[in-house]
Amino acid sequence: MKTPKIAVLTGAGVSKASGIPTYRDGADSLWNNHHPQQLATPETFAQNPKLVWEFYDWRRRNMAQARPNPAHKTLAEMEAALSHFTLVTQNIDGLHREAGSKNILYLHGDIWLVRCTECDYRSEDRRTPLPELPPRCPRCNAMLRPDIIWFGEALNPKTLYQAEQAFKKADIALVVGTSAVVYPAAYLPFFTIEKGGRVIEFNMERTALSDYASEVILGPSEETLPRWWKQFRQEMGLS
Ligand code: BJW
Ligand code: ZN
Repeated sequence: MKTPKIAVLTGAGVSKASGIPTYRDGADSLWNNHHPQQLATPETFAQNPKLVWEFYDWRRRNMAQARPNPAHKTLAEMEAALSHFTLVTQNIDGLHREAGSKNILYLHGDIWLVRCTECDYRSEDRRTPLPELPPRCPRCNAMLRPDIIWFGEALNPKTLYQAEQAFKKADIALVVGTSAVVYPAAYLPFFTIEKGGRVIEFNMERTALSDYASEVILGPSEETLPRWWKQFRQEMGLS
């Protein structure tokens, strides 16, 4: 049997069971009384780069200790089993990679990469904690910044284009652990809806997307996604 084309969008909820706080979970997501949404902006970085770097240094330490959970592992299994499968993530933590996913479209960047604010230097840096905050460019000595996308910044156009194509072609879009309020990520499932495909949402609660989804599976994705995949595999006759 021909298997359907699947595109997946993941958000912070997928990594919550791995010990990484989400962005919009009230007090749980605060860092030293700051909202992550206030710190993840170019304006705050311009005003107070040390504060923003302290926040990211703390998150890097937290993320370095985190391990993939069954939801990440299921998505890696799906990629290996299906011929048309695209994983698009808003997460910067690298846990999909660690779980074994190979082709990942990082919409909001990668916390393990740094780039220069002045020249085109860009590099992986996995040291935790970083020895100096803010870190400096080894080429021109200007400040480095995390290679991630803050509010008001443009996403990488090639990455966004590839993500859009995947959702336009998909027969089934799985939307996992995202509040679906941050654009342009949040409009991706609508491409699948427009072409008549199905959108299946996995979340603890209903979101901005739920009314448009074909199916909403409530519960922790580290449990619901492996269960859904097991059933889907059986229905499709996949081993
Ligand atoms: C579970 C669970 C479990 C818990 N199992 N579920 C259109 C309309 C309005 C505004 C805009 C628009 N278009 C653009 C904008 C502006 C803005 C935006 O969207 N604002 C909205 C908030 C209104 N967008 C931008 O600024 C973007 N840039 C842009 O559009 O540029 C335009 C431009 C073009 C050309 C030139 C210049 C500019 C950029 C957005 C970048 C987002 N960056 C961040 C920070 C990344 C770095 C970092 O981590 O520090 O990305 S913000 C933050 O939100 C992060 C996340 O990836 C993103 C999404 O959050 P996510 O993943 O959905 O997390 P939560 O916490 O919101 O939700 C978690 C969910 O999990 C919840 O639903 C829980 O229930 C659930 N959950 N446990 C399953 N176990
Ligand atoms: Zn530089």
